[in-house]
Formats: sequence, C-alpha cells, structure tokens
Amino acid sequence: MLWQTTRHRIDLTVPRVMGIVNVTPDSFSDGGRHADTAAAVVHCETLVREGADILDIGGESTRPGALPPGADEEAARVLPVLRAALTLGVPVSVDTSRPALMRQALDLGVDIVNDVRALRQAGALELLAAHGTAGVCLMHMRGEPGTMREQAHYDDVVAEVGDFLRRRTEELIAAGVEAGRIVVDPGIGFAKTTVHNLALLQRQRELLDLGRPLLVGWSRKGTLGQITGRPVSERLAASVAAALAAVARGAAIVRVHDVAATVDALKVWRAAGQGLADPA
Ligand code: HH2
Repeated sequence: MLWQTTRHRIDLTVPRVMGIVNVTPDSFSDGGRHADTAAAVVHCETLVREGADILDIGGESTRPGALPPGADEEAARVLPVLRAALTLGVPVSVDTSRPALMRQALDLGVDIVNDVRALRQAGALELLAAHGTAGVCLMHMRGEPGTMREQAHYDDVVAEVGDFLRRRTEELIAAGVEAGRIVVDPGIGFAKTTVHNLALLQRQRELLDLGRPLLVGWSRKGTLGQITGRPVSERLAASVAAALAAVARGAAIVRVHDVAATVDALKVWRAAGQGLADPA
C-alpha cells in the first residue's frame, strides 16, 4: 500500500507517524508553545529527529468551541514554517481548509493537504484536482468546531462516518483526483462523543472496506481524558496506547504530538510481530 504525494511515495506497509506542529496560540493541547515561526521550525526539526515520517503543520485550532483565525493570520502563521519544513527531507502536510492557503502551500511544494472539512470549502476540491500531484487527507466532521458538539447525534456512527468518507472519496475521484493520493480519517473528537469515538476505534476495521488507507488522530484528545481522568498534559501513555490500538485495527498513519514515544512503541510493536507478515 502506497500514498502518492507531491514529492514522496509513502510506503504504508509499515505504520507511519505524522507529527503535529500547531502554529497557534490556542490549540487544545499545545496552544502557544510553537506559535511563532522560530519555535515552530525548531519543533519541526525535533519531530523529524524523533522519527516523524510526515510533518503536519496547521495554523487553525479546531478544538471544540474554537473560532477560526482570519485568512491572512492563518497564512502568516503557516507559510514560513512550511517553507522551512520543506527542507527537512520528510513529506510536509498543510492542515487547512482554506483553498487560498492550500494554493499557496502547494505552490511552495507542499506534499499533502490535510483538511478537517474534507475539501468542502468552495473551490478546494477543484484546486486539488487541478494541482494533480498532492496527497489529500479527507476527515469526517459535522458542522464547525465552534458548534460541532451540538451535532454529535448518530444512529450508527461507524456506518455514517464511513458513508460520508466513501461519498467524499468518490466525489474527489470523479473530479479527477487519483485514488492513490487519498487517505481518509474518521475525525476522532469532531462532532463525536466518547461513545462515538470508542465505537470508531472498536469497529475501525469496518472503515478499511472503503479501500483507502486510514489516518487517525487520537493524540491527547478528550476521550482519553474521559477514560483515564487525566488532563491534557498527562495523556502521553493514553495517547500511545490509543495509537497502537488504532494500528492494530488497521490504521496506516497515526497523527500524534508525542512522536518519540509513539515511534518507540511502534518499533516494539513491530518487533513483536504485530501486524506484520510472518517474518519467518
Ligand atoms: N485533529 C486535529 C486537527 N487536525 N487532522 C486530521 N486529519 N485528523 C485529526 O484527528 C485532527 C486533524 C485536532 O488536534 P490538534 O491539532 O492537536 O488540536 P487543535 O485543532 O486545537 O490545534
């Protein structure tokens, strides 16, 4: 299994780690820590040293209740960091929903567009189709971060998330995006309760029927706090456990804050033979 992106063909026969770089003052877990360009670039370098396979750089906090920054503000946060990250030798993803910023990022040579709104802003889908070479991550969310909690109602969350991702994938392919460039993400914590998030983990294998690689982001999220009783700053062990559980159920890429710990855990996981073809 491969993920074709602009400069890199990512081999997904082993689980990959996407390191999170939030260039924001208000992200739920690390807001303000890498809010200026210099700190964010140092963080990119650190994550690559720690073994990140992909860097995901974003300038909008999408925590529940967050309001989006202005377009100029988001671009000013993200573009200089993308420029520096592109020199580090790993695929670079821009985490944005704004087509104008996607275009600027793609012009810089960014490899992947990761959109929590699944390219639903006007012009985004056409932009990716016309660009032709970028990878895309389509994530499930309902509504907007500011209001999404009100929309956490499903009869069967796994089926409904799967239907959305299938429809969206088909729409991209119909618009001209190659299937091999698309990965899908159930959107843990986006318009979902703890019960919904856990159903998406327990039954994650059903989403493999979509025929696209799965990317999942459990890192430090609220459901882990619900289970462990721990605040965001103390969710490392819970995040690593969730990442392993997701990989065990077929996730190809895990989006994480704590790259070093996740990379170590996955090394042991693989050495133990989990999820690998029998090495004998
Ligand atoms: N989660 C967040 C942001 N972007 N992208 C994908 N594909 N999947 C996710 O689960 C996902 C995402 C939220 O996490 P974080 O970036 O740490 O927080 P914030 O949005 O507050 O910056």
